[in-house]
Amino acid sequence: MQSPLYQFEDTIVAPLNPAGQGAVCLVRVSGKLSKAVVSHLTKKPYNAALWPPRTASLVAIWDGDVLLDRALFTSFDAPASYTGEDCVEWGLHASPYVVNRFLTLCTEIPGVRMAQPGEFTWRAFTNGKMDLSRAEAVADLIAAENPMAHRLAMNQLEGGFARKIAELRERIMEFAALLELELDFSQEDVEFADRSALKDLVLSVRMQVVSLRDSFTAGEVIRKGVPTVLAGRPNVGKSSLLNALLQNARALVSDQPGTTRDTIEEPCAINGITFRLMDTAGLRESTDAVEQMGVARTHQKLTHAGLVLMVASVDEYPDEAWMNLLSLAGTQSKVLVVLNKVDLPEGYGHRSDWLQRFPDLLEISAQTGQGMDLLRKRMRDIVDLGRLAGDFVAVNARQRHSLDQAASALQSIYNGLHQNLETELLAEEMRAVLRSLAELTGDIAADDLLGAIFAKFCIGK
Ligand SMILES: Nc1nc2c(ncn2[C@@H]2O[C@H](COP(=O)(O)OP(=O)(O)OP(=O)(O)O)[C@@H](O)[C@H]2O)c(=O)[nH]1
Ligand SMILES: [Mg+2]
Repeated sequence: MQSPLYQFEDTIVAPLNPAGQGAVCLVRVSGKLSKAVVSHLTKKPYNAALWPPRTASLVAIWDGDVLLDRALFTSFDAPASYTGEDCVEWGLHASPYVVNRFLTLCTEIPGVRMAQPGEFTWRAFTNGKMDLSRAEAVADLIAAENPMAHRLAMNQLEGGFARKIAELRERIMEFAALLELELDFSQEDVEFADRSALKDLVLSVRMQVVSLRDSFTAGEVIRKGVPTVLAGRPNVGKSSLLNALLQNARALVSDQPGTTRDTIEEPCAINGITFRLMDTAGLRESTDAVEQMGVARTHQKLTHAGLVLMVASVDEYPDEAWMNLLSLAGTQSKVLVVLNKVDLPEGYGHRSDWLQRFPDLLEISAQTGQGMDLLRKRMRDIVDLGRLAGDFVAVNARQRHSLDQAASALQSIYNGLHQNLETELLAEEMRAVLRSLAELTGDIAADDLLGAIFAKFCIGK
């Protein structure tokens, strides 16, 4: 995608879903020639009385003298459409042949071309149908794979984020204006903006900006899943546990210690939450170079885990060295101790020693499935969902960057106020804050920024 991003004069067309999947393929035409396309395909002058907007109409589509399809179309008059332009949406039979012919017939008309990825949503944004955070939420909504991610995207789509930012901007704007005014009167040495009130404001806004910025982690967790590491000594059944959770023989299992060498990562939905399960190389001193690399990787995964399933086997003993493994988990990680192979004969191993050390450990058998339901429930419950109550919003990487900038400019203002910094410098930082906040909702945005955002869409969005 180049800048300036798209050619607005053109009428654009693209299927909204792939042909060949399902019975119907929806194709959207957007732009000035939308209705001309209808006439061209039906070989009839456009009849607004017969085909009122927002009503499905059944028509014959002609490919020369050949009847290509009988299909429903719905027209939307600007500005009351997804893109804000005249739009016609076609429900074709989803044969790849029909859809391809249809697209060819449309693009034969001069001024009509295929839409580029994200172009429909780009037009919606440019025509003021949605702000930038909502446009991004459309991409998130389409990608949502679990109910939490869906709720998050919907919340964003409904403008929760934009509202929060608008509130913050408004609070700052007033002071920014007063500071600018002081600059106009700089000869007279007046202070319109009350410095101590400004200090309070800067502190409170900074706190909110920082808390929004930190919601990035929560958002990532919801979108991509809780990073969950299965760790423990070799041969204790980590890979078997992964397979049992996935209900699928994904990882190799063998009675050879050191079977797993690389990290295996698989998403796993448990009761509406996605866990990104990572099976790792068993932790031990090894002279094998490849295994050493695997162990190093395990260490690294452990420090970034949201949840660690520390797996032990009843036939090992909870000695000091094992206790030390627990300290490898990151400080942010939650840890569940899982005792595997409890199907082994009664009295075998060190079950009572483990229970004494960890009264609430989870006893399971990855082999027989014993205790697995309880483990799933505990995993589900341990994820902190408190933050998802109410109108929770979460930011993405781009927004986090802008929030970071706003936070650091606010910090400079705060420091500046303590050092009685000149109004001019304060005003400059204030402008930087407003700019960062405006970027968040796209009130001002550079072309390359927009290009980067809309490039993430696929054709037909
Ligand atoms: N009896 C019994 N055996 C198990 C259980 N879970 C795993 N095993 C056996 O224990 C051995 C090791 O299992 P893995 O899942 O490969 O263990 P791992 O922790 O991934 O081992 P490494 O990848 O070498 O670190 C295999 O022979 C499994 O069949 C269980 O619940 N009960
Ligand atoms: Mg393994």
